[in-house]
Amino acid sequence: MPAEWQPHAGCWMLWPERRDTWRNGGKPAQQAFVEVAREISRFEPVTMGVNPEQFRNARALLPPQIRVLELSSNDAWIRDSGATFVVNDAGEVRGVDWIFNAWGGLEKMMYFPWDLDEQVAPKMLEIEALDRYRAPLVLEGGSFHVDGEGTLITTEQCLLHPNRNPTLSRAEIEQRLRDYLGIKHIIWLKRGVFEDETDGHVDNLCCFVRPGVVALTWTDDRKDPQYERSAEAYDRLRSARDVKGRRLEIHKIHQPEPMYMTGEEAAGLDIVDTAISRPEGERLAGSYINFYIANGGVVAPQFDDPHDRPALQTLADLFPNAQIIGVYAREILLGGGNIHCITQQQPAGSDNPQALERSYV
Ligand code: KQY
Repeated sequence: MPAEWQPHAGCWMLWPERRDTWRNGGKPAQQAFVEVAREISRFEPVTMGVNPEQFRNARALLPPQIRVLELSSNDAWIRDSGATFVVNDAGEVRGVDWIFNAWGGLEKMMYFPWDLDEQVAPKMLEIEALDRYRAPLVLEGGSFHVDGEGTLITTEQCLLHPNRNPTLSRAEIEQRLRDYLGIKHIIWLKRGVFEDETDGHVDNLCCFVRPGVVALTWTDDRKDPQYERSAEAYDRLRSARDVKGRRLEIHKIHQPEPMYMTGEEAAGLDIVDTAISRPEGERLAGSYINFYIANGGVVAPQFDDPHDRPALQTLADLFPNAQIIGVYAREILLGGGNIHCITQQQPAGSDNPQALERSYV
C-alpha cells in the first residue's frame, strides 16, 4: 500500500444524509463536505458517491469539477467502508475489500443495517475497472496508517477488539495485514483518542507524515483523560523502530480544547432505534491529526479554537512542499469522525513503478 503522500489518481467521498448522524437533515454537514471536496479538488480529481434520492441535491451543491456518481451507502465514512488501494511491482492498482461491520457488528454497531456500506468497495472497483481482493478480515481504513515502505501503525484497542475479529489471534491479524497490504512491520499503539466511537482508530491519534516521521495528537493538560493516552502512545513511538530500523521522529500537535455536543446540536438529530444516540454533553473526539494529504496539499480540520493556527503551522513545517488548507469541520466531528475518515485516496498507477516513489508534498 502506498503512503498517502504518494501520487494520487484522485480522492473518493460519500455524501452525508442520514438524519440520525447528521443534524438538521444533513444540511450543515453537506456544506462541510462540499467545502472539503472543493479544497481537495484544487489538487486532484474528486468523486462523490451519492444515494439516488440525493443525486440532484448533491450535484447542485457541489462544484462542477467534482464527479458525482450514484453510489449507495448507509453513511459517509468511505475511509472505512470503501476500498483500500494497493499497487503491485508492475505499478498496477488494485483494491482490497475488507469486511465491514459498522464498527462493532451486532453487539456495538453504530447503525443497522450496513449492507450498502458493505457494497461500496466492490462498486468503487467496478467503476474503476480494477481487480479486487476480498480480505477475510474485519477492518476499517481509518484503523491503520502506512509509510509506503512497509511499516504500518495501528492500535490494539481497535484491531484486537473482540467486536472485530474475535476468532483471530494477534499473529493471525498481523499476517492478514501483511498479506493484503504488503507491509512487513507493525507498530502497535495501545489506545486511540478518548471517547472516539471507533474503538480507537489510529487516524485520529497518530499518522506518518513521511517515512520515519509521525505526528501525534497531544495535550499538555494532565487532568484531561487524553493526556494518559497520548503519553502512552508517545512512549511506544519512542521505543519503536520502523521497517528500516529507524527510530521515529515524533511531532506533537496539541489537540483542540475539549468539545461537547450542544443541546441544539443534539436536538437536530433524529432519534431512532437503529443507530447509536448522540446526546447533549457527549465529548467529541476532536483532533487535528484527522487530515487528508492530497497531491500537493493538506486539508486539515479546524474548530474555531486557539489551537487551530498552531496546528496548521506545524503541518506547514511538516509538509514544506504542500499548501496547507484548513476547513471548519465541527459538523463532521459531530458525526464521529473527521476529514481523513470521509476521504479515500486512489493512488496513481504507472507503467514505471519508480514514478510512484515520487511525492508531491
Ligand atoms: O475514524 C474514522 N475513520 C471514521 C469515523 C467513523 C465514525 C462513524 N460514526
